[in-house]
Amino acid sequence: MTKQPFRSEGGTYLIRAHTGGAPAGPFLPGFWRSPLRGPWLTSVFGLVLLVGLIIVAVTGLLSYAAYQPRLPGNDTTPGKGLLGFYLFDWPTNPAWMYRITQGAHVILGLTLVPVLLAKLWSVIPKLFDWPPVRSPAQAMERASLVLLVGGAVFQFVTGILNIQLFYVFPFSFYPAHLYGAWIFLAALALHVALRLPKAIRAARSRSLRQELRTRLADTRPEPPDPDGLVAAEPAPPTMSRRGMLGFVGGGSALMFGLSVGQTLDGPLRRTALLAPHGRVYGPGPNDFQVNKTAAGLGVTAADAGDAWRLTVAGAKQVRLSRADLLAMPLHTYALPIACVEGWSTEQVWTGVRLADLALLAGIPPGAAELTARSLQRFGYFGQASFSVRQVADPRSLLALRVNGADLSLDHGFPARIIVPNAPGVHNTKWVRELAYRRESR
Ligand SMILES: Nc1nc2c(c(=O)[nH]1)N[C@H]1C(S)=C(S)[C@@H](COP(=O)(O)O)O[C@H]1N2
Ligand SMILES: [Mo]
Repeated sequence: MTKQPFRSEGGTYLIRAHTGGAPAGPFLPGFWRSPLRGPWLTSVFGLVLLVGLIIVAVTGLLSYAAYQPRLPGNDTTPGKGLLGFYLFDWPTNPAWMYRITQGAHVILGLTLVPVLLAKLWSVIPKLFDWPPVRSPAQAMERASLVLLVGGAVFQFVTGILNIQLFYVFPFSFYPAHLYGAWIFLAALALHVALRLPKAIRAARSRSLRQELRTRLADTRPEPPDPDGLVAAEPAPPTMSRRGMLGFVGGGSALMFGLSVGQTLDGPLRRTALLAPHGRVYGPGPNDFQVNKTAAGLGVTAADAGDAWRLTVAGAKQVRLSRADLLAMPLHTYALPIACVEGWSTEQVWTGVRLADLALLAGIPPGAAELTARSLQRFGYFGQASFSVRQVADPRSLLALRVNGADLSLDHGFPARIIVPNAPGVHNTKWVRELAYRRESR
């Protein structure tokens, strides 16, 4: 049967005169007409995405490990025991590793957005397969695709909103992004198991080099395929495959170019237009990215003034003024701040070793875990817990100065934590208490 235009007062409709009672429009085989769609193009996008997403997933799971979710207060994800089966004691060496892994996670994620969209575009006719269910096996596969596509879109959307400091979800980002990751990875594993051989065959069915030489005038549809990706009634091409690949690749290059600067110190940082920036951060040596300002978290100059005392607790308890701290042995290290949002920077910090302060609390640094608490009045991230290894590292500091100057209030004056290779969120600012305890294992 053929489709028949049907006029009514409302306008023109296609009536359900088509095979199998399929509804009209996108469910009709003739609706999707791009002559570029086909197994080759889909497999090229799919394989690029597969390699990229494996890196994004691994670096994402590493980021969860970097949070040391097993230490008190670092994570409140319910059921993490199961999802965190792979967790390990996060190292302090190399100090810049989280800078690389988290920078790669965020920047590669952004770079893959055009590829993800292109891949979804290339298979969109499959979304409208009719009839929707042909066999139990096919129904299962379609259900897994819902999780695959839904999971990918959910992960990209939540991740991108989070790095734009756009906390709009009605749920907490960390557990949601973590659960989403596992659901997506399970669906991806199934998809790869079912499709990888076919995808590799499809990718080999045409020569990439040849496609990159083929002009619009010589562009022909791929041969008809059993999966129905190739249009049944292809329209004349308006773009070559070379143009399509260039468009997607150019989009990715643009995303990369506009975000990579957030991990570079120096003037190139200003090229990171896709990272929230453009603020004034502070005077002279303190002029580098501020994540949360003092004002934003209810920290006043008076809180951080002469009356401020640091409580160091453990087997015994002491209270120290900033002058007391400055009178202790001070150490200086160049160490990064690497935020989960992907931006990072290296600065030169001066302060007292967390290990020396453990001794003051009466706990040997080789056995001391630590929870640092901020005097901030509201907001999250007011505390962080550290492992024995982190406390014992000689570069782990309660920093008092940065780049030779006192910390600015926004960078955590009077004192803040700096721990090598820790995620930025654990570099607690405006510390009021260091609570040491013997390792609980
Ligand atoms: N008390 C407190 N410390 C904090 C935060 C916070 O919200 N409160 N934010 C953290 C985050 S998320 C990062 S990335 C770093 C950023 O440090 P900076 O603002 O000095 O660059 O501070 C961390 N320290
Ligand atoms: Mo952060």
